[in-house]
Amino acid sequence: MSKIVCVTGATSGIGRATAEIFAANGYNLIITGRRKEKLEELGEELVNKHKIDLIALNFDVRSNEAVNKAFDSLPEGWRNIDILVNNAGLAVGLGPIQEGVIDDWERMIDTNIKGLLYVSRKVLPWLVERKKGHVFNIASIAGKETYLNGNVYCATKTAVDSLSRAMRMDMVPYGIKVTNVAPGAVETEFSIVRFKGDQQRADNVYKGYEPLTGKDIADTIYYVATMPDHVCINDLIITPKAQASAGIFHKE
Ligand code: NDP
Ligand code: 8X3
Repeated sequence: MSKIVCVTGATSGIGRATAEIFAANGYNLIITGRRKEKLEELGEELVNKHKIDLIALNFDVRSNEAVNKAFDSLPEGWRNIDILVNNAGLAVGLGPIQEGVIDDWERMIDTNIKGLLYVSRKVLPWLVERKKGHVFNIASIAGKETYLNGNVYCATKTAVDSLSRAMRMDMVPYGIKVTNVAPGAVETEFSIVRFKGDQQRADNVYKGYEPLTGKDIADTIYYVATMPDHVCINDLIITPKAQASAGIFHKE
């Protein structure tokens, strides 16, 4: 059987592009997301185009019960996940902490930290049992540097960064690799979600320079995942050429 890759948050952006590149290279896939229709459309497209086996799991990573139920529904053989891409995540809002919206904070903390933990708690024992595997945690440059008004989002991604380091320690006796991926500006649905549907504000984020695409990050993940078994790339900061740090862009 071909290798199995599980990508959380595959309905758009980095997750979708990651599912596409692994499918194009013959990997079988478990794709997840909340938007059922988008998830099923992607699944159908990848199966038809690449003749792979694929399972779409429709759940919200914020519910531990839903995470367990979804992964428990996997048929025989599908627990043999080789690569887990913990990608599902989001930013909601951008503003000073004293004006923060508690519900926005909870959405970010529950998705980016707790959701990643729920999925990891379910899947990592399966990797440990087989003494092999590779975990990719999609953190952010926001987890490396805190930027103005980024407060809680930055804190959640700093937590992901820290969890990647912790996971690497816990997984190393079992020959399981952990790669932390910290992208800068990638044009996806990220800013539309952050600005709650304000398309103009979202578009402004990517004006005046060439941002990364989901495919740029997916290609990097694929490259890292297909290196010789003894090589582990632990951490990657990937930015557009025009981005020097979390807040410094050269815009024309
Ligand atoms: P998108 O908004 O395009 O994609 C986010 C994905 O996460 C979607 O598939 C969405 O699916 C899924 N998701 C969000 N919340 C949940 C949830 N509660 N349960 C299940 N799935 C969920 O953004 P990106 O592709 O840019 O984001 C992917 C990851 O990359 C995130 O962790 C983000 O923080 C990180 N990142 C993004 C950067 C950027 O500049 N774009 C830079 C650095 C890191 P659905 O809505 O269907 O549930
Ligand atoms: C997404 C990149 O810099 O907008 O994590 O936070 S940033």
